[in-house]
Amino acid sequence: MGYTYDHENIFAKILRGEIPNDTVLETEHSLAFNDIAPQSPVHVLVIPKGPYVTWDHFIDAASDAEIADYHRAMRQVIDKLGLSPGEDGQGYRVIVNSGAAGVQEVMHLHTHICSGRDLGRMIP
Ligand code: D5M
Repeated sequence: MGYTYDHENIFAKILRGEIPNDTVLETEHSLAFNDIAPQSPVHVLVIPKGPYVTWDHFIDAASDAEIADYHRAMRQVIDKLGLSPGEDGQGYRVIVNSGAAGVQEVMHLHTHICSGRDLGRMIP
């Protein structure tokens, strides 16, 4: 299945510097910033810099370097914010909403990293 990337989506505008963001960290291929409407005390979004609509689009079309960078960027966020349970942090949840059933609102791949409260069970 092909994907059509909308270059006017809000995260594309953030990547072009057309609207501001509250950056947590930036890597060669990825950007992490605080969610504008946080659902938990920690709510960071990690996005690839490339034009990928969904996670499956990203895995199909991105380079191994971009895919590795993206996952390492998530790990760096967890490290920077001290969330890793293995390091006596409080733990976290990683969420990727994809497409209509996943209720994805911004059509540029993004991973939510949530923490700072008991997030409850989220398997619907
Ligand atoms: O989540 C899309 C997420 O994007 C949602 O949690 C709000 C967030 N959002 C929307 N606009 C912005 C800006 N400008 N900065 C930061 N965060 C933003 P989804 O998984 O698509 O439902």
